[in-house]
This record gives sequence, C-alpha cells and structure tokens, in this order.
Amino acid sequence: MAVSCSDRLRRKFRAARNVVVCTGAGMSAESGVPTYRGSEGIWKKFRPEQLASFDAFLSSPDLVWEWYRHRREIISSIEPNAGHIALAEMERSIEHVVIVTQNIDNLHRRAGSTRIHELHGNIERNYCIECGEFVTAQDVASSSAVPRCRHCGGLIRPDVVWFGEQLPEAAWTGAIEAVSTAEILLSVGTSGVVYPAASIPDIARRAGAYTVEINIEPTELSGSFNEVIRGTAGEALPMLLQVRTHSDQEK
Ligand code: BJW
Ligand code: ZN
Repeated sequence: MAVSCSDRLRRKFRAARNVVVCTGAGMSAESGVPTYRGSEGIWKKFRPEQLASFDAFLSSPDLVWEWYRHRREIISSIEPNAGHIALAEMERSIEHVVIVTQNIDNLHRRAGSTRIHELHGNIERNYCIECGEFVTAQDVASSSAVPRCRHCGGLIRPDVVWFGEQLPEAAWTGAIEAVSTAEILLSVGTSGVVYPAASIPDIARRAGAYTVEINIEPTELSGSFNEVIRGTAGEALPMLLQVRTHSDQEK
C-alpha cells in the first residue's frame, strides 16, 4: 500500500515556512548503507565500545582504522536515494529547510541539500589526535594501516563523534536554533536511542513544532510524536514533496 499522511499534516506541510528534518541511519538504508541497530545493523557484528570509542581507537588503532576504511569504501560506491533527493528539492519550495543529521555519510550534501548540521561528524574528514591538523579523504584513502600526521607524527582519526565525546558545538547550536522556530519537525530513520540527538524531536515539540516520525518500525520515541508515518524514507519523503509541490501548482 502506498505510504500516506494525515490531512492535518498535508495542510501544515503546504503552509510551512520552517521545516527541520532530523535524520538517522535509516535515511541512507535504501542507498545501501548498513544501519547500526536492528537485525542487519553494524552492532550485530561488533560491540559499539569495541570500535566507536576513543579508548578503542587508542588500544586497536589499526582495527578501528580498517573498519572506517571499509565503510568509506561502501559510502563512496553508493548514491543518495529518492529520500535524500526529495529533501534537497524541498529547499526550492520551502523557505527554510534545515537538515540535522546523525549520519556521517555525506549523502545529504551529495544530493544537493545546503543547510546541514552534522551532529556526529563526517567520515570524509580526518584529523590528527595530537595537533588537530585536518587531512583530506584522498590523503588517507589508500592507507590500510592507520596513517600518521605529517607535521607531528600523531595518529590520524576519522572526524566522527564516538561514545563519550561531545558533539561539535556549532552543529549542536545550529540544530537547537533551527528547531526553536520549526513549524514541522520530521524525524527520519533513527531509533532514537543515542543522546543528545534523540532529544531533538521533544525540544522541537515543546517549542511548538508539529512532530512527525518516519520509520519502518516503532521506536523508543514513537509515542511522543504528533504523527507517525510507517514507511521508508525513500517513499515517505517524495510523498511529502508532492504534497507541497502540488499545492504550489494550485496557487
Ligand atoms: C528506516 C529505514 C528506511 C531502517 N526508512 N527508516 C543519557 C543522556 C545523554 C547522553 C547519554 C545518556 N546515556 C548515555 C549517554 C551517552 C551516549 C548515549 O546516548 N548512549 C546511548 C546508547 C544510551 N551519548 C554519547 O556519548 C554522545 N555524546 C555525549 O553525550 O556527550 C556528552 C557526554 C560527554 C562525556 C560523557 C558523557 C556525556 C555521543 C554519541 C555518538 C554516537 N556515535 C555513533 C557512531 C558515529 C561514528 C560511526 O558511525 O562509526 O553515531 S553511534 C551510532 O548511533 C551513530 C549514529 O549516528 C547513532 C544513532 O543511530 P541511528 O541513526 O538512530 O541508527 P539506528 O541503526 O539505531 O536506527 C536506524 C533506524 O532506521 C531504525 O529505527 C530502523 O527501523 C530505521 N530504518 N531502514 C526509514 N528505509
Ligand atoms: Zn599532528
């Protein structure tokens, strides 16, 4: 059955000027990026603390580096999906569309979105753990062992946020600013278990936004949304774009 939404959301979406879209791993699943949790998730094979923490990196840098190199390869070989493209197109018909993403895969930018806050970093950037010098993805791409900084010899790590690490301040502040004026908040493809990102829909709702979850399954947070759309990102977001663009044509 085709995915649909309530008449209330249709009316709100046609009139909205400020929309914030909070995305998680499910947003990229239809592009072929594995999610973290769930039956096919990455954490089924590895424990998070084994790979996604600074302590793990210090104790097994080559293992952690190899894992990121493998994931970088997957990401570079795939394309944004219909959901990413619909969000990029929404920027053309809605005054302010802001993406707040937990994803590190850069697919929103590749699809053409321009206002993006990356809460958990970006796998295409890397930096030295000693002096902070940034290193391009091309410089490290072929390296199977963990590369060293050419200035100070320090280990190079991916610019992603591991458990126990603070989120990038500018991204977090930008996200909070965006949700404070959002009329609609779409939360797409996230299990809502990792904080502080998981608190964003609630912050938005308390600031007055109409909050909508788009997910193929119920999540920890499903009960706290104004509306839930059960479907994939690649089906639901083009459907919402159509709601908006058809109303533009009727004007
Ligand atoms: C589809 C679909 C389709 C599938 N369409 N849907 C309480 C309050 C605050 C903090 C904490 C707390 N308790 C513990 C903490 C600390 C911790 C935390 O939250 N832990 C929880 C697990 C309990 N948080 C942190 O450490 C954060 N930092 C922090 O809090 O700083 C302050 C601090 C500092 C020092 C000490 C203490 C506090 C940092 C969190 C960093 C998360 N990093 C990762 C790894 C990034 C790098 C990498 O990828 O390698 O980020 S973990 C991983 O989870 C990744 C993701 O961004 C994140 C969220 O996952 P996401 O996106 O939700 O994916 P899934 O797989 O869980 O869900 C996918 C969903 O999609 C599912 O629901 C599917 O149904 C759905 N789906 N296909 C639509 N086609
Ligand atoms: Zn260095």
